[in-house]
Amino acid sequence: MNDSTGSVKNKKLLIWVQEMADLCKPDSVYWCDGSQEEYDKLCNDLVKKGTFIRLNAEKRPNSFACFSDPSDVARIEDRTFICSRRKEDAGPTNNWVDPNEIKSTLNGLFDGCMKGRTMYVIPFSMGPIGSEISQIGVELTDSEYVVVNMRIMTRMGKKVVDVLGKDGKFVKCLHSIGAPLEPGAADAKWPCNPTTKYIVHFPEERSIVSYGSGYGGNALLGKKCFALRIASNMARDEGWLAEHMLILGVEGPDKVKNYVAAAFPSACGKTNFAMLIPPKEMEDHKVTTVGDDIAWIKPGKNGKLYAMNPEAGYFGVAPGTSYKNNPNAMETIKANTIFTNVGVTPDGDVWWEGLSKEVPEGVIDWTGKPYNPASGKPVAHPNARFTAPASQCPSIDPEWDNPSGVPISAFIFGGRRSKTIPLVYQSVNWNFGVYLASTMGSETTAAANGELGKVRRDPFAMLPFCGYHMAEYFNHWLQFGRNLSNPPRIFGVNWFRIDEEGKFLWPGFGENMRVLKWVLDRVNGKTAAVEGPIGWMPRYEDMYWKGLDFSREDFNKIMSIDTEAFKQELLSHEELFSRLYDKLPKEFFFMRELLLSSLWRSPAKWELAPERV
Ligand code: TSX
Ligand code: MN
Repeated sequence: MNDSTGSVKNKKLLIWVQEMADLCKPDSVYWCDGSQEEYDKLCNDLVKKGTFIRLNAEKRPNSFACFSDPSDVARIEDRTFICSRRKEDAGPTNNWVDPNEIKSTLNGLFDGCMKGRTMYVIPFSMGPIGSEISQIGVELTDSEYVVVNMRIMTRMGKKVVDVLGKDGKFVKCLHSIGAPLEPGAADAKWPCNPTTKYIVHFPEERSIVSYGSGYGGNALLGKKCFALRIASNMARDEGWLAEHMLILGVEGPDKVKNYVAAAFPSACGKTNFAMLIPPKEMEDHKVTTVGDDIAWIKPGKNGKLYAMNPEAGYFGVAPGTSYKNNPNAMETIKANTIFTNVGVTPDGDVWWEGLSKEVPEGVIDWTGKPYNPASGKPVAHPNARFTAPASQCPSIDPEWDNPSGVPISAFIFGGRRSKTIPLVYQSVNWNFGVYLASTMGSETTAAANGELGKVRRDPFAMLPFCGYHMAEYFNHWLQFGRNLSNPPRIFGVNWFRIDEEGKFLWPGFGENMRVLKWVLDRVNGKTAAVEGPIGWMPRYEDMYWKGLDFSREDFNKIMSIDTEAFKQELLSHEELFSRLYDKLPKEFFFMRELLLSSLWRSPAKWELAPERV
């Protein structure tokens, strides 16, 4: 596909591409058709350049590893901007710059930034091509790495241009690594701009400009930038939800199928949960994967909510992924996968911390050098990633690319909390569910700057991804609930509570199926619950325990609520609320009071009843 063949009929697209080519001054412009041949050629080009290492054809067919520049390894939140016309529309939790001011900065940066390179035009669809719920974007980029990753992560190429037609709408996504090549100069293996990086969103224009980074969410603009930050603006305006949620399906022995959407902050094992394998004794339950990161959710005509995964692949964290923790992910990345910043073994396979006990002999670390065990540094970067097609996941749900989405029965919100928060509880109603999700927190796991174990609030796991005022987002959720006749029930979970010795109380992983079963039994009216101070909770006898040695005493421990600690928890909500005060829903203040009054009625330590004899 090429603009000179006249196959692109969308005038706005043609004009924009021409304007951006005039600005960026690439040597050539290439329109991506999304074919396998095109993908293979670009991967081969990346191998020739030294960016990609082709992995062992038997062990990892059609797969590649690459190492990024050490300065370009993660999303850069301090360089991420929401440039709405009014500062108060971005809110206090987003960086804001006046759109006109930043445009003049960006115009300077983009002038000639693609010299010596090719500008790739990537038409892509978030969601099944042609679906009512889907949205089209076009990313312009000077990075081949971005093109091949976008082919895995989105539906990309000619078919999207066809759907766009003469006057279809699309989100403009302009990206440059910010590293023009002088004639005859040698290229870096991972070119990027070492000093200047900008990830800029224009919510009113529904457009994105990214400069200086070639990594992940900074550069694959369909994901966090479009499907969350821009889409959250669309969702607010149009009455739907764009959420940082996994979607999974559960089919029980009665063949009833339920779908759940769940939000967790980072480092809680979201992808593991999305691909959960039930324990042996619950093999009559089957968990299927619709998505592992993003959900677009719309009300259906029947009053139910329908959720769709706008992505077509997984951009998952590699370290910690293993056959023990997540066999489905391991099977997904067996072939046709791009690995970024993992270790490479002498036999052309990949390795990372947590994959196996022993570090393989002769492994090359993510900096491209032979691993030195004495360095104390990891082989793989902690944010090392795999990019793999969703269709390769053994647990993929048969409806995963149904253009209408799947009906949602429950929302689950969880954080990493060593104390205070019980294993599972159900919100008494929608509004309290919104409150619990808004005040969700997670403990820091990185030992950096002595912050280990500090609770960070991450409302709906959306703090870095909401493209407008966070308190307006809470209001949108409350308003959304008012229009639902039979809303999904809302649950809080915590897999990470520890005992006095610092050991995890809950076995987690596949055993989380037992919690999931109670959640769905609640939704389907098949199990009881008791009213605790913060919501409905299962008694020991309400959960399925066959095959797991988990005592009533341990269960009571993991479900107990330390009243004083929870009052402190409520106090600490104030910290978040005071940041968002001007637009915070007034309901939140009353809900906090109501929780406080119910804690006042509780004993110092609220516990489930001991076994009756
Ligand atoms: O992903 C996790 N999940 C969800 C799985 C469906 N992890 C890994 C988190 C880091 C990304 C967990 N870690 C979970 C969990 O439920 N629980 C824990 C804590 C834990 C770790 C180890 C053990 C038990 C709990 N036990 C042994 O290793 C033997
Ligand atoms: Mn995510």
